[in-house]
Amino acid sequence: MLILLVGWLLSGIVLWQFRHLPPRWANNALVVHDLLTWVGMPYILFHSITRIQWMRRPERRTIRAEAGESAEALQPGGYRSPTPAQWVTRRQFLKWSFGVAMAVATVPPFFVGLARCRDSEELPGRNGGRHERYFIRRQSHASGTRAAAGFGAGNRGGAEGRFRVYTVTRLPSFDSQTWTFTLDGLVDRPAVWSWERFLAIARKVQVSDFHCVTGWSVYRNTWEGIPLSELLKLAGVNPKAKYVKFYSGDGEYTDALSLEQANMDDVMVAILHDGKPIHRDYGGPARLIVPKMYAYKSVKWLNRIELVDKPHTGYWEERGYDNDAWV
Ligand SMILES: Nc1nc2c(c(=O)[nH]1)N[C@H]1C(S)=C(S)[C@@H](COP(=O)(O)O)O[C@H]1N2
Ligand SMILES: [Mo]
Repeated sequence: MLILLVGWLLSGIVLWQFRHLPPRWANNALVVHDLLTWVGMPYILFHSITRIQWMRRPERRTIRAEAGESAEALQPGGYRSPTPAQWVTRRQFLKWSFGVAMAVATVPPFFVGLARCRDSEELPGRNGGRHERYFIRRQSHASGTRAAAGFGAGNRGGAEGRFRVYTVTRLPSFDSQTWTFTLDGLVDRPAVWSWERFLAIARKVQVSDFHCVTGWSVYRNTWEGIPLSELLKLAGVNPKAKYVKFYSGDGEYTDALSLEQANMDDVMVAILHDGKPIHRDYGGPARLIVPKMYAYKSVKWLNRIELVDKPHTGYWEERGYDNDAWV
């Protein structure tokens, strides 16, 4: 119990005071903090419930003496402790079933979740199925990003760290035959691209860090995609437009930037990460990247951009996050 509390406290302090500590500490602190939560919470619950008063009453802990048993072996009230053969009482059986159920319900999911946060390098092809193959085939010759990502002679290259899979809906899946990307609202030339046509738009490469506001980061990501400013130029922004609203293909998640923020040169609609198609779990085939802001701005499964004249409150902003998510 003490180890749990101290671990929680220390990792919590690192997460809270991350600005005063080396940037990479937060990642590790978050893993420790999460582990202690996943294992510690059920343990504390188990501990509390199995120790509540009714379970501790002596007649529940002990067994009534049989006739003729010597008085010294007895506790006041005529009870004695169970003999080894009587260890598995109903109370203990319930207690341990409860404990095992708690452990089964919490420990494996934690490790399954952690294992899903693989290096992005290993991603394509894993449990993406049909979706994956469609999109990969059409992207694989379009990219020169592997060199930019630092892969090469004796060099592992690529990003440092792991993405956690975040989604507020079930993971959506798409098909390159039916997937479209829409740019509309207050623009002179609204457009809808098919996947094939979307790939024909000129792309750029950038290397940037990715920070989630909950404390984890992935460093040195090499993204290849279309700078948002280029897309906006293509569409011709109407002078009445003040904000850019982003829609996810999950049908639920949205976010927005001011027009000025949207024109920052590293804001990008990315389709490749470290030279490989972005896996569906991580927002593929196309996701927004806003390196200077926390990643809740980086809408996954991006499939529509709308130019609007009024501010829009995004999914997490509606739940209390800042509209301006500057890192
Ligand atoms: N559609 C959609 N986009 C999203 C989210 C989401 O839940 N749904 N989560 C956001 C948050 S809070 C983060 S930190 C990043 C996480 O990206 P990842 O799941 O690729 O690690 O995606 C952002 N974009
Ligand atoms: Mo996040």
